[in-house]
Amino acid sequence: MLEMKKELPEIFESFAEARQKGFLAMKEIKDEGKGVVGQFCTYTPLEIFMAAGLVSVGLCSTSDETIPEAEKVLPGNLCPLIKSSYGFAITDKCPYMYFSDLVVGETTCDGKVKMYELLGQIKNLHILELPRKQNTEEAFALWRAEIVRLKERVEKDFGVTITDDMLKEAIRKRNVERRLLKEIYELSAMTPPPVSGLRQLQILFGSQFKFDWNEKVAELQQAIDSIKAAYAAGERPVPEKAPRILITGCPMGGVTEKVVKVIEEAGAVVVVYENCTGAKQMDRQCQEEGDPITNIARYYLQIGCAVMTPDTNRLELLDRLCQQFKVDGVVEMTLQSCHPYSIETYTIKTHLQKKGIPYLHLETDYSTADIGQLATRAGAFLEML
Ligand code: BJ8
Repeated sequence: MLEMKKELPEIFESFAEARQKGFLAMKEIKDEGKGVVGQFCTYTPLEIFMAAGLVSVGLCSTSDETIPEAEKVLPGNLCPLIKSSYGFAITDKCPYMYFSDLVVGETTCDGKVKMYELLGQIKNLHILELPRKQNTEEAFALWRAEIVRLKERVEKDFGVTITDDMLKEAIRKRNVERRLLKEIYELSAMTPPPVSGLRQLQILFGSQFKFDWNEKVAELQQAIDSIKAAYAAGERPVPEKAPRILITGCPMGGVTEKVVKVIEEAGAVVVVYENCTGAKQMDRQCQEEGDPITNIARYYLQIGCAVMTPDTNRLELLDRLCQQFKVDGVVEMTLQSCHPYSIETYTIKTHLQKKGIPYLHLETDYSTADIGQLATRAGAFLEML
């Protein structure tokens, strides 16, 4: 028990600091001569890079540090994720962007698509053409062809050959990661959950900045074992009666942790994230038997994001998580000027209303100026539950 108390905080810190610490790891990776690919979106099939022996890293920035520089080029009323990501690219302030030999963008929202045009002037860029439909033969054929085109681009740029067996092994490994991450967030289906929503978010977000697959898998397993052992030993970091909140909406991490903090400081607990930092990425497994390119294309095309029309997969996942995690309310966080998610708030709100699940929409950006206002709105919402 005592030993556990020492261990668990260390594990939590290791994930909370992973993005920052990963800068050094990335430098070592480059010094060893390994290739690095940066990407922005959950639709990007990481198996292709893994199969090629490359290291991949998420480039979506989560702070407002470089937004003033970005706004010299981009309009002010653009999503902060796009502005800050571009800002980090032009200022060379993000080591991950700096070290990326290839950057992969996608045709998701219009803001990102147009930003990529500018990014392509300073970085080696590949754009994946993502269809907006998920269930037509034409959409699948286009997307499968795009996966092949990405594979060929990687082979050409890095001078490698990617075989089916390599892809199958990468699918298997990514499935292991997904399974472990899912196991971690599913622990919070218990009442009370064994970790706060902030801790859960830090593990989910931080795990993407651990670049050694074996180490990452071992650390995730250790986190699961330690959390379970602490719970079995009676540790209850969350009160039994804390209202249980599901978070949906735009991706989270970095400064947007503020939304989780105001919810939890008001006495509730975030039990599950439906967004790209959480279940959206890890809920399903990619099929391992059969043609790997087809399996990869099928798996990724079914991600339920607001850029799809209609976005029924998001509603299906949302419903399942609300039930499984016995949620008392849903909070949707959208980033300012994010059209896909902010327009879809109406669909989400009315869908949840029909099921009698209370819903709150919070719009925010990458500053800390609105924390007081967020706290007031979250507090009022939680009082109603
Ligand atoms: S799969 S959520 S990572 S697109 S917040 S940049 S949509 S204006 S991030 Fe996303 Fe892929 Fe979807 Fe996930 Fe545009 Fe909205 Fe900004 Fe966004």
